[in-house]
Amino acid sequence: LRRVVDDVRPVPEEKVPWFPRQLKDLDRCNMLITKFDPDMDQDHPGYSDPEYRKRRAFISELASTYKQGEPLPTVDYTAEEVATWREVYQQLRSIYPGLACRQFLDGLQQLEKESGYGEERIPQLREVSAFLKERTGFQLRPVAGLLSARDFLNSLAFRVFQCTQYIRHPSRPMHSPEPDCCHELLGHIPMLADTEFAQFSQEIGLASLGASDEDIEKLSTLYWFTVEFGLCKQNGAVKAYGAGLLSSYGELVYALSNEPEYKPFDPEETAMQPYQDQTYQPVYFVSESFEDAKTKLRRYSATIKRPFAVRYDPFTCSVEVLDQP
Ligand code: NLE
Ligand code: FE2
Repeated sequence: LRRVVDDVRPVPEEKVPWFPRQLKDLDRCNMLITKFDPDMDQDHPGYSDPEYRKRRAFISELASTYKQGEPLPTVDYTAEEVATWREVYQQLRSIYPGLACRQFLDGLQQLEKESGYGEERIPQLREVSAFLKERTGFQLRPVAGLLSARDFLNSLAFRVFQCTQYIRHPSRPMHSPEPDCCHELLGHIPMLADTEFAQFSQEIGLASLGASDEDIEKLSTLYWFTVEFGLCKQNGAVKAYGAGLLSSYGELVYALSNEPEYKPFDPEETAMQPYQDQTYQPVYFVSESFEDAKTKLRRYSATIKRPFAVRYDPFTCSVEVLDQP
């Protein structure tokens, strides 16, 4: 989940915002947005729960001190945290078959078979990252909270997905306005196990490197209405592929009811649609198929103008910058 912020890091002689060129540069892609912070936001369900806040601080610290290449931190989840996970998992699992897209269901099934997914325990980032690396070359990196759009998108260029590791407050299991491990593990990971989805996520990432603030804003709005809240038609029915839907029982049911407005997915128009992140979306964009969303988004990303081109070198996991004629 990523929102638009001003985060240009001025480089004196160039007008292009700084961007990571190699994996270890991602240690600098850690600008957090303090938006739904349990320490600052009085509406956060954890605001008046000192135990929860202490726990969040502890888990966030693991992420803030993390350096690229280190083994991913493991969290010894408490019985209460596992109970929250169980509730979220059970509720969602019961409605996925009718409401989630095929790619998601396939990914989840593999994770259940091969990577210890189930209601009994919260999967560790380390094992999930190893699973993804084998499937699609994606790897995970811990993040302390909500990341700036630029840093989040830039990481995707390296097939790195930044994941929160704390869990939502037990009083609100069915919807959280901010990302947490339920959102990452249930919403995003099954989709990232899909080869084409992984490819297309990286392309959005590459398009974001050194992009203007305006383009980052458009890209992150598109990301919001597709990767986070996208719907697509499959075998004549509308299904969810957006992670923000697939990790929220409340919003998944709502999005596929008669209540919200549907608009056909068209990148130019979708990129201009204002959105809010406190509660359910009033409007969702439906693409003709999962493939259609990918093709259109790809085409859109390719139109973003920059005074240079980038090429990803998978052998060195680095980005080559090429001057355009
Ligand atoms: N609303 C989602 C959930 O409850 O899991 C999280 C969305 C983060 C963009
Ligand atoms: Fe997300």
